[in-house]
Amino acid sequence: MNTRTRILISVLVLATLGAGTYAATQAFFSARRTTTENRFQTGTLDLNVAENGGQAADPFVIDNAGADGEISGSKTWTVKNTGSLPGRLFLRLQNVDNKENGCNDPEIEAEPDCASTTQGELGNVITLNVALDGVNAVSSTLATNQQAAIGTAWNGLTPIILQPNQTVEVGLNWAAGADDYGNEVQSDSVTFDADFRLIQVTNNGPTPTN
Ligand SMILES: [Ca+2]
Ligand SMILES: [Ca+2]
Repeated sequence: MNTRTRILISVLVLATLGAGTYAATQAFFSARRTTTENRFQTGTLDLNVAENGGQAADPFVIDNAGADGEISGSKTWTVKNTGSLPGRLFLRLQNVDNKENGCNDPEIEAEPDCASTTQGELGNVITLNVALDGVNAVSSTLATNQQAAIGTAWNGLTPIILQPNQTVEVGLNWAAGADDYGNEVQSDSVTFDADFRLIQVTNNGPTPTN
């Protein structure tokens, strides 16, 4: 390699280094600071439903209906948001089950097709009211085909938002007057579940419904 060639190579190497340096100095302004102990933790949404007296909610059993000429009763729960996030409270009825439970002669007289069905009529004559802090808010009969009515009416209420640790008294009271039914409900029964849900309140999420 002659002197001229070595100089030319040195110039090329320098030019290459220079290009590399140039590229390196084109970086944009930036600043960096590292924070520690970042933590993303999901909040909690939980619900406690306690029958007044502190017991867990019992199933509904309406039996011996009509023994005193009138059907009525009530239950009240304290519903509490035991999580760390606000939630919207929903209530709906599920598993509404009207049973015939056999047909005696007086029932057949009042309900000729009694023996051909298994679905009783007791729920048809009972009106259920749901009260919030003692004030009736929604109501429906307990007819099987009306199972969705309470939940649908609930959707139309002003949203019931429970903040963490907040409680609301939810009462169910039911009644059928002595003149509201006859022998067609002899031995009939109705059972149902009250399904409470607490759904997280979000700014942009879809509006939950029952
Ligand atoms: Ca019956
Ligand atoms: Ca019946």
